Amino acid sequence: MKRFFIIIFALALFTACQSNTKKAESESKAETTQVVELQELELTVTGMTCSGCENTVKNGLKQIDGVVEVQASHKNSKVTIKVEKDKVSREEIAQQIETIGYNVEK
Ligand SMILES: [Cu+2]
Repeated sequence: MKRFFIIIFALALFTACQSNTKKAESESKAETTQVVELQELELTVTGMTCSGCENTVKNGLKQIDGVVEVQASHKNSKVTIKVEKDKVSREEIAQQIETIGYNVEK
């Protein structure tokens, strides 16, 4: 009879352990799905004449929540932005560039 209880006890411990590891697994899965999806936007921006202008555009766009990375080239009149998907719109970016004092070609 004593042996029977030991087996039950061992079984209970075993299942408890299993449910713990399962819980840990689902928690780590939830973390990986939280990784933000990025979207790349490219805009033709005129009015930038030097690297100072590029920095003005970069700093201005980084003020927007959701903007991850900005690349600006006055030579190519291009601004490439990486944003969190569905958080920042192209219009919002264009608006900010124009507020800073440059033109966005549409
Ligand atoms: Cu400049």
